Amino acid sequence: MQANSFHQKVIVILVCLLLTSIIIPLSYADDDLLKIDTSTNNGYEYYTYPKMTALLHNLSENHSDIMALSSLGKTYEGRDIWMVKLSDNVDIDEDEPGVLLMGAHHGNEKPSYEVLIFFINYVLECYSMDNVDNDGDGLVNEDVIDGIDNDNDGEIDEDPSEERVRNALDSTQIYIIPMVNPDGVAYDWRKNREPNYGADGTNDEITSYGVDLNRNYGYMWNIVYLFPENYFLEYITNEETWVYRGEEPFSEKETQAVKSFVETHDVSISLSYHDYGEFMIFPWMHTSRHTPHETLFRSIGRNMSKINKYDLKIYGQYGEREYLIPRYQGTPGSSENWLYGEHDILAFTMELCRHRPERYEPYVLDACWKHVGVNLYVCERAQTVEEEKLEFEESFNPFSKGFFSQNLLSEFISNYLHQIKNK
Ligand SMILES: [Ca+2]
Ligand SMILES: [Ca+2]
Ligand SMILES: [Ca+2]
Ligand SMILES: [Ca+2]
Ligand SMILES: [Zn+2]
Repeated sequence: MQANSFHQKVIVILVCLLLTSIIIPLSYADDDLLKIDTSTNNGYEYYTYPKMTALLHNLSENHSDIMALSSLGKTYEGRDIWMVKLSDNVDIDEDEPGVLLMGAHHGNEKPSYEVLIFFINYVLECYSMDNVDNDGDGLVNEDVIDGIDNDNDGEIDEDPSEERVRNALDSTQIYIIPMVNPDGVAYDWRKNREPNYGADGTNDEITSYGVDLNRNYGYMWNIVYLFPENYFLEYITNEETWVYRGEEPFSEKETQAVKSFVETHDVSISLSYHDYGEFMIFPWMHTSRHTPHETLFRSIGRNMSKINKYDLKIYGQYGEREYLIPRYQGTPGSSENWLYGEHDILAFTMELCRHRPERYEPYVLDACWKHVGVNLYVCERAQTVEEEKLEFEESFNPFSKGFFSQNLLSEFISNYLHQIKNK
């Protein structure tokens, strides 16, 4: 009886899914992958992995009261995945909200770690400072980093508040993984460097390298089989493409490192930096349906957008209508989808800059500066966000957790695949 009603449910869901699929035409438009613009190449020098490693050791020795450096594990090529914790009483796990900032899931997206190194430097410098009149106009902290010309002098954010930095560190546990994929950074290459051995690993010799780490997170892993075209199944299961998702969820050392960190720490908000496009997205990423926290996501997103002037992608590429198919580019294996889906963390993807590679120094520094403001803002918002999550949770949403659950779906798909195989 139970099995029957399970199958009926599955059939109803499947029919709905198929109808949705037929209604919506699709195109492959991962602008994360296309277009390299070298027109503004004037040679900004980004950190390298060795330089960053040396810097982080140096900083943590000189600021051991507020910065702790640890390794979350090693990559295939033996590089450490560094974790920087910034907080007062940094060696203790305090009862303060956690904010997780990540860069360089994709090794060829250099601004994504540069903004975080800049943030670490800036925060450490300001923490023990008195409030300073940075622009020498006689007023102190009259124009904080919020994207607005608070004092109306024609310059924006020219006299930030040192106190604000102190408050952020004193009330938040800030966790930063500047380079999730240091091997990729070393090769200026999107994926990691784990060798692949042909389809299903059957070859003796290496046939290609790497997994797209931002497709390797294990949330809604099997949904891609329902709408192969919409989720670009052909691409994400082909080891030679830039979006190869790996043989199984969390097959990679880097995603395992993030996973075990998140499972053992409390995090309320997370930003994962990428480039490019100057826009921000948030879950769901396997469906254009809203999460139960759409209101809260939008509220935080809009406030960040005031600071960085980036476009907050609210409806994805299909306008106001909602469908089961992907909200934006169909990436169920992204870190944000998993962070939110599995851990209720309000997680955003931040696409920095207008070009890749961005080499024009003023643009790089502009991104760094704006995101000091953005990062401080999320630290402030994290103070209340757990209460807001309860307050703003929208009641019934058939595609949120519970009804259309990951387990139900996974079970259905594995049964389905099993049947096909045994035919
Ligand atoms: Ca001033
Ligand atoms: Ca100041
Ligand atoms: Ca001003
Ligand atoms: Ca301002
Ligand atoms: Zn990326």
